[in-house]
Amino acid sequence: MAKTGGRRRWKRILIVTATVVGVFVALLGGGFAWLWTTADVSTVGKVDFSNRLAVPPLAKSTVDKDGTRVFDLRMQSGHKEFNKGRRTPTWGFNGDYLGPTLRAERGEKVKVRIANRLKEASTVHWHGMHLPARMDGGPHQMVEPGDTWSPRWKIDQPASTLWYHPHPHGATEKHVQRGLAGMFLVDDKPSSGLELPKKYGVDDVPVIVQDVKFDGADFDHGHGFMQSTGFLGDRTMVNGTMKPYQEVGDELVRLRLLNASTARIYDFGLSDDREFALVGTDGGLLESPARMNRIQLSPGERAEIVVRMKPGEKTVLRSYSHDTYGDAWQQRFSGGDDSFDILQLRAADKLRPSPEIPGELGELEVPHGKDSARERFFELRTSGINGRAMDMSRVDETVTRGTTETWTVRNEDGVPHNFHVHDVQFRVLEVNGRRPPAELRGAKDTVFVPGGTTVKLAMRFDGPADPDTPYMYHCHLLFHEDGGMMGQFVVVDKGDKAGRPPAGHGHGDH
Ligand SMILES: [Cu+2]
Repeated sequence: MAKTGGRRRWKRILIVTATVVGVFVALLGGGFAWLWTTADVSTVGKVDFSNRLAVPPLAKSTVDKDGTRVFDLRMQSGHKEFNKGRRTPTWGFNGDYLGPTLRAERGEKVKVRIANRLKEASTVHWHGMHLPARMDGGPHQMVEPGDTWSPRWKIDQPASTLWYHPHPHGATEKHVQRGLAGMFLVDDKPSSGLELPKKYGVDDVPVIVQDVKFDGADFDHGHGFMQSTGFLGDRTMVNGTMKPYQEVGDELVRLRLLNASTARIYDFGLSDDREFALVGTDGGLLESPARMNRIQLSPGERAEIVVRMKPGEKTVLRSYSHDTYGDAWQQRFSGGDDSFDILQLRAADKLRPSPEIPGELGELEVPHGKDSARERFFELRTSGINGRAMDMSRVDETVTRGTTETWTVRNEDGVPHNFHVHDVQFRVLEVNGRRPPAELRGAKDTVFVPGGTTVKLAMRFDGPADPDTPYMYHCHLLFHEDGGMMGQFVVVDKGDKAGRPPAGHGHGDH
C-alpha cells in the first residue's frame, strides 16, 4: 500500500514537472521563433521613391595669400523633416543634417576651420586622408563647445572619395547617427584627364547611405535584441533623403557610394541585376574597371561605380541579403538577411551620349608588401584588439617612418567586424590565404573581416614623425569602436621611441 502510494506521488510529481518544463520550452521556443522570424527587415518593393535626392552642396572656400585653400565647417544642432510633418532633432555641418562636400586637388594646402556650436565636445576626423597625426581629428583632438579647431595639411594622395565624421572616444556612434558626416573629394591631374563621368550632382553623384529608425518624429537609436553589431535601422536614406530618386540625363552615371551607417553591411546591386563597372574603392581609382553586379560595403567603406542607363528606363540601387557573416545566427541578427530598396535612378527620355570608360585608370600607389620591414598581427574581438580595450594613454604599436609593413588581421570571435587604419591606404594582399577578389584589389583604408576571416594588408607609413600623437586603428562598426575595439600607433623616426600621449579628455570615456 505505502509502496503504491509512493509510486503514485512520484508519478504525479513527474507529470507536473514534465508539464511545467514542456510549457516553458514551448514558450521559449515560440519566443525564439518569433524573434528569429521578426529579426529580418526588407523594404524591397515597398518604397515609392517620392523625394528627389538631395545632393550635398560643394563647400565654399577661399584661398589665403600663401595659397592655402580654407574651408569653414560649423557643427550645429537643428531639425529636419525626414518624414512629412515630423521635425526630427538633428546635428549637421553648416546645416541641419550631414555636411557640404569638400573638394581639393592633390598638391594643394588646405585648412578647415571647425567651429563647435554644439553643447558637447566632438572632433572631426578625415577618413582616408594621409596627414600629420595632430591634424587627424581622432580622439586626441577634441574641440570643446564654443571652440574652433583649424587643422591644416597638404593633400598628397591620388584622386579619391574620402569623408569626414566625428571621432570622440566612446561617443562616435551617437555623433554620426545624429547627422555629422560629409564627403571630401580629392582630385588629381591624371584622373581629371580620364573619360569618366565627372559633373558633380549630374552624372557624378555622391550616395551617402545610412540606415535609420524613427520613434514618432525622433530618431530611435536603440539596439535590437541580439544585435551584437550595434544599431540596425529598418529603413534607409541617401544624403539624408528618405525614398529618394535621382534623374539621370546621361548614358553613364557614376555613383560614389559611401556606407556612412554605424553597423550595417550592404551588398549593393541594381534591382534588375545589371552589371556595373567598379572604377574606384576607398583610396582612389582601380588600375582598370571591374565588371560586377554586387559590391559589398561595410561601415566606412566607399566604392565608385559607373552604371549604364537606357532612355526612359528606371532601375533601383538595392542592397541584397548576403551570407558572408560567418554563421546563421550572425546572418540573421546582424542584418545579413535584410534587403533594402535604396535609390531609384530615372533616365530621361533622351540621354546625352557618354564616352566609353577607359580600360586603364592608372597605377596604384599602395605597396606590394615585398619590402615590408615588419609584420604585425591583430586579433579582433568585440572586447578589444589583441586582448586589450582602447586606452588613450597607451601606445600599442610604434612604426618607423618611411617603412612598409604587413599587417595580418584576424576576426577571432564570430561577430562581424571590419578594420580601419588612419593616415594610410593599404593593399589587401590576401583574404584567407588567397588573392583578394576584384573589389579588394584597389587602395583601401577599411576592410570587412567577417567571423573566422584573416586578411593580410600592406601599407607604407610616410607621415611626419610624431612620437606623442597617435593615429588610430579600429573596428568601424561604431558600437564596437566606442566599446574599446581600437588601438593606437605612433610614427617615429628610425631608432626613436614612442612618447606618452595624454590620457584624454574624459568626454565620452566609459
Ligand atoms: Cu567590430
